[in-house]
Amino acid sequence: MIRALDSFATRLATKAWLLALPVLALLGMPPARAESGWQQLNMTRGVTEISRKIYDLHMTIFWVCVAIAAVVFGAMIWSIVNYRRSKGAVADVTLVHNTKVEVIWTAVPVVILVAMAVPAARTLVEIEDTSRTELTIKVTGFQWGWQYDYLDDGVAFFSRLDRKSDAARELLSGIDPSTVEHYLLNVDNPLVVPVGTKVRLLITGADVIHSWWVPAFGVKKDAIPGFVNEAWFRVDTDKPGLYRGQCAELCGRDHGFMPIVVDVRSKADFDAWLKEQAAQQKQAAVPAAATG
Ligand SMILES: [Cu+2]
Repeated sequence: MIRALDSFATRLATKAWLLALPVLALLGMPPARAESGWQQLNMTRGVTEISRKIYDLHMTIFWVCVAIAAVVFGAMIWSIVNYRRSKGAVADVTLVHNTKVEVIWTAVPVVILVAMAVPAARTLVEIEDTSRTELTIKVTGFQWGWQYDYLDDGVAFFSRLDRKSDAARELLSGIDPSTVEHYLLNVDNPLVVPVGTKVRLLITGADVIHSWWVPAFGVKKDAIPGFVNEAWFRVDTDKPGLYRGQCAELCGRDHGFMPIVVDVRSKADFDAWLKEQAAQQKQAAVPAAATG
């Protein structure tokens, strides 16, 4: 029985890497299949330079971790299989308080950590660099939605869960959520931004702490009452479209019902939209000012 277990353990140790191969192959798939299949388990590569840098950093660190795990577990399994008592192995006592070994196993992790910290710090500095922005939008999180203020243009609006999702989510609504398009991920008024423009967000909270998170932009920033946090993104010029996100800070009862939708348009489309919004809002303000 023991001999059978022995040979099973030996076979398992020599074949374990064969089992790991398909998983590793899937994780390292080319970016062309980024948003489908197994790749959905991974981060998105996104549509901004920063999001890709974050993704590349994540993959680099991931492979470093895989290599470390392979070396550590490989040595462990190999030792357990080959140097077990049933094979007549005797414990080695020379490794205890061996200065040379202790220096090596302290220095090697330090070198690895410093090597990982350099690219991580470089990307972090870029994420925080909000200089030379071309458009500033104030984002205010509230229970349960987002307010967007285009500070230089006098345009402001609320963005809430779209009516269809809102109706379907009601208890005993009788509406099948699977029939609602983008259920709980759609809003009435999306945030509209232009492509190829460095957009700075000033993020704050009106009541409790929320968090503005759009994975495709590599942006996730807390919206804290009394604080103004900064974030920025620049969407690739060839990637206009709708991008979705959610509140990422547990903020209360309807935390799961305050999605984010960003409508990224060409610069010309965006300018036209902004002008139209500014004109509409100015007109809407006139009667109020006249009667007030
Ligand atoms: Cu929230």
